[in-house]
Amino acid sequence: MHDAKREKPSSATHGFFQQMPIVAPAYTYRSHHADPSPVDDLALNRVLNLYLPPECSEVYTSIHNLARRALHPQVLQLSVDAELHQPTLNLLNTFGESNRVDPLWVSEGWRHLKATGQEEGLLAVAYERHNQTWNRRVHQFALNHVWASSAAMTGCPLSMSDGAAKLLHAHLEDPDGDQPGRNRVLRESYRRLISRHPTEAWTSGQWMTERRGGSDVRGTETVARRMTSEELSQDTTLGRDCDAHGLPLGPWRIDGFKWFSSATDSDMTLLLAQTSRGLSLFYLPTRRGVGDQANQSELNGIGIQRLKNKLGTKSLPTAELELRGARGWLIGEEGHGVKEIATVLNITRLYAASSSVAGWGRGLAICRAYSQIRETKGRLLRDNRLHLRWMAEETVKYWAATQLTFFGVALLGTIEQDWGLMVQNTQSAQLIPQETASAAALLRLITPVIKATESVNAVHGLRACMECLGGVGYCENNENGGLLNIAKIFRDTTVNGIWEGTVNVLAEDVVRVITDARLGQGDVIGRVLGPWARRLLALGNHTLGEEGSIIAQHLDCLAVVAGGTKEELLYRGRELLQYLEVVISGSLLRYDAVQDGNPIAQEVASRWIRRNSLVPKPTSPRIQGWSEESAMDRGIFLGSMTAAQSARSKL
Ligand code: MFK
Repeated sequence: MHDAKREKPSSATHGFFQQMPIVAPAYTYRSHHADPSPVDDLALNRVLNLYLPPECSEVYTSIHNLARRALHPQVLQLSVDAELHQPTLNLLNTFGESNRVDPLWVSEGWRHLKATGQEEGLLAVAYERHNQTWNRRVHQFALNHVWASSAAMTGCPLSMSDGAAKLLHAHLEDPDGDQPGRNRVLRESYRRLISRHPTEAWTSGQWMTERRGGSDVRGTETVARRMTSEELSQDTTLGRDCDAHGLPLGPWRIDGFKWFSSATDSDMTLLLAQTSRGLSLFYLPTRRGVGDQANQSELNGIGIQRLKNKLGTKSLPTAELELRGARGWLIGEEGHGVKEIATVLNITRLYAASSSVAGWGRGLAICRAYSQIRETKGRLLRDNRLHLRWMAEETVKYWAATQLTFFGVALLGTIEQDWGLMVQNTQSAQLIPQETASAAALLRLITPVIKATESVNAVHGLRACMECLGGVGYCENNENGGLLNIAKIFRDTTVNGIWEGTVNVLAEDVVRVITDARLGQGDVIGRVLGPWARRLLALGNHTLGEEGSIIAQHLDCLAVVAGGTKEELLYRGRELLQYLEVVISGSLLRYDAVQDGNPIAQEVASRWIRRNSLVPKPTSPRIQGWSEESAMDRGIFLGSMTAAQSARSKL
């Protein structure tokens, strides 16, 4: 019996204090034959074993080291500094004149973490082409996986810089044509984007969003025109014809307003602007020289109107920008801006998914550590069956997300390298199409699927991780280096399902791919995804045979849905995403599980496939066809049956 009289009451300094959980590094390098440490992120371990050859010890060692650096108190403190000391705007100088030199001030933490990411080669490793015997993209995204949650969103400029580097690399052989000097500028920018040296490394923006054109960039109101010779010579006279590093500024004048521009402290940017021939892509440095004042520079016709007050990514400067006489270079064909910037978009989509999954992984690592030390009802959470059941289900979802995301990453790396040199000697040889066109078509199809599903799944997953810590999970725990601040990771991660507009934008992109006559001869589902999935289903003998049938059933349903008219496909876009997720993630989990017969991997695959089975959705007999269904949608969402009836009449 508890003797309250005898016990000394708790106080600010006396009584029970929860000990701090010890969060283990996400990855520990062991010789290839040893089992992973139980505290590792096993999902990450599985994908590294799948896509990387056993002998690339330098790759594994770099991931091992960065996983530890990410948890170092100094790094964690920089991350808290960046979160607490958010970017500020100082629009006027001492004497009240417009501050064109340094209106945007960012924190020490932001600057240091950005530099650390550059030094650690988070971008560079993908472009160090002398490394040919392993998948450089898998290496790169594994580094991002262990680092991102400590990096205070510096992964955002990193991702846009990677997209910019990939785009510029594709244009390094373009002749200058009527833009003399452009090639030299693009080469120097590319060199800086992929540099590991923070003193010279550049980051890039991706300025696409405007007040009218967010998810539909056709609404872009920013305008670009060639400058007249008088304007060019006037700028030369004023000493405003070079960027901050003495390179020539482009001959296009750009005016307009960008509504949502992240990483406003970047050194360069890519942006869309209308020309007489339509939406076009421009490169511009964000700073230009100032007359003959050596080492003086100012913004290149860019005015920052205000910073966005966002739910998350608060350490990241995101601004509304007015462009007035900014000078830039046209990239690619005039009027083909969307096609050009799609290269950047596809890269940042993979990063968005990868960083979401990385945050989810960190959240679960905290939950694992917490469950080892938190006691309720006389037992540790790790011995509480209900708790274990719940957390196991969360971990199953996370495994699927990691497999799907890294499959996209591995496809990207394969297309950029040589299958024979870096896939053949790995466990993924039967997973990754050897034929480049098939790998490219598969990647084009699944990139929007990966971003749409994992950006959203990770938010749900992180919410569960917050719940796992109870009230502590709901707090902004900036103490102890913010190590237990799952709430911050949750807030930051919500951006990824939003920055393109709704997930519908990605569903529409899937429809764009399915209806593109150039991909899979116009039948990417039937001629690329289907054969790929069925080849995998034929593997593994009878291991996970029932799960294989569930996948095959969904492949059949997918073929039916994909066979609809474009109008119906657009209506069912989100269902398409669901079917694609079940087929692809289910196939990957099953393939991984049959590689080594690992019992946990098999159970994860079985549970995920069974839990995500989309039994074909019988529409109710009252509704005839999808257009009737759509009319009812309106009634359900907008409330009035008349809305549904009037809609029915319109469809
Ligand atoms: C932690 C990491 C986080 C990552 C941070 C990233 C921060 C990013 C900051 C921002 O940029 S926020 C603003 C982002 N805004 C968008 O992403 C715009 C969203 N809108 C879209 O995605 C539009 O749907 C899209 C611009 C892609 C398409 O617009 P359109 O006008 O409908 O394009 P259209 O006419 O269908 O396609 C034009 C061409 O592009 C076609 O080529 P063809 O003429 O040869 O047929 C398309 O095939 C091609 N295309 C479109 N999307 C493509 C693509 N090609 C390859 N890949 C794609 N994804």
